[in-house]
Amino acid sequence: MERVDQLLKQEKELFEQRQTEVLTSYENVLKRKNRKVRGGNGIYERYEYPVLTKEHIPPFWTYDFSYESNPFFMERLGVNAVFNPGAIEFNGKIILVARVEGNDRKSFFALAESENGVDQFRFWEKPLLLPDTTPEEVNVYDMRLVKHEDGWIYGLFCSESKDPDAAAGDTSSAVAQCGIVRTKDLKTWERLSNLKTNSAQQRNVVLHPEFVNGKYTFYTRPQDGFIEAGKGGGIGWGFSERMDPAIIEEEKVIDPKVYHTIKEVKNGQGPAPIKTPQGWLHIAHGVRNTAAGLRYVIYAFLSDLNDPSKVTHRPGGHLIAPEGEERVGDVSNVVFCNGVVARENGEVLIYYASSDTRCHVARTTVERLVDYVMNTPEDPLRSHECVLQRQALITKNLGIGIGT
Ligand code: M1P
Repeated sequence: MERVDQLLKQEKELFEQRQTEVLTSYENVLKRKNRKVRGGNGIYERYEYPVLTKEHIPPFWTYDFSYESNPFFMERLGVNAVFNPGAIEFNGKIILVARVEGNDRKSFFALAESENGVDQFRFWEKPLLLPDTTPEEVNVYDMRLVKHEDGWIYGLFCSESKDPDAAAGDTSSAVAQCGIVRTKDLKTWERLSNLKTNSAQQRNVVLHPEFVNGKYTFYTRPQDGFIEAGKGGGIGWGFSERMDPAIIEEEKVIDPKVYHTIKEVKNGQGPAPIKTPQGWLHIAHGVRNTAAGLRYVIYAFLSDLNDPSKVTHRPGGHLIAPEGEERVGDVSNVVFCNGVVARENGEVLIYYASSDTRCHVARTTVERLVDYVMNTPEDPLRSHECVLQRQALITKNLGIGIGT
């Protein structure tokens, strides 16, 4: 009997020890201060640590804390990744609505907040439970938050279902559509009907923050298949009279995919564009194919203040490409952005995820981004012209005494 008691005591001690270790490492991650990485390209600064990772998930979301039902203190509902957050400044705090992916591969949304937007993000008590209005929906992800001039904060996200037309035995084909929720306080969320368009699939749909010609205006990404953009490729644009139901009769592509560029296979609008005196500043992602699979980078462009569908400046190449540890993860060689915060003091916090695994921040200003989009040369699309472009820069520098 004594021996049994002793074993039980040891087991209990182990349970408590594990619990303390898990809680301590969680609190250490949350307390961690972040530092700007020195150097960089002058356009933005990266930060040393990712701002949100699976280590930021409260342990009481993943562990059963009862000794009786979980004597080994095992994770019962693990989290695989935290990525692709929507972002908003709300009551002076930075809120991220992250895509949290369970070990079971299903994603859901969870809000995390930070005072300064670069570190110490803490998840709210519970993940967001969306109203369950769409029984065929299996997965949700990548919310774009938009403070619209109609007074609502909208969240547009991808609502994914199994393809009802998939052949027998095809357990992969899916259909992507745009789900819509809205809120005033980030606590109570109303679900609206999914966006209707004439395209077979939609992903990366974003609401423009202002009415255009009195209508709700959307950036879309019409696509033929779940992965392939096909002939629908490019960032589209369309109007709807109302938000519920939101119906776009006609889409026109305003930023097409282009051969032998960073957006050769497909592209998509990132967060809602930022309004600047010089035009609407867009952050987007472009995808190309490589022998190692798809490569996702982030790029930027500027569009006309009065007609946001008219792109006025297209700096060539990427704004952010995966670097270092960013290059490795569940879906390697990916950076993706669907959240940005432009603060009143001109500061811009670009939230981007790497390799479908973790979230980072890059810090810059509206002034620097506008300079970047307006003064970075466009991609001339051919190596010959690219050399001429670079030679012009070199010649200019030699002319002011820089170089050999
Ligand atoms: O895996 C990379 C990204 O793939 C999709 O983006 P897109 O629709 O442009 O192909 C999305 O599923 C995104 O969440 C993911 O990060």
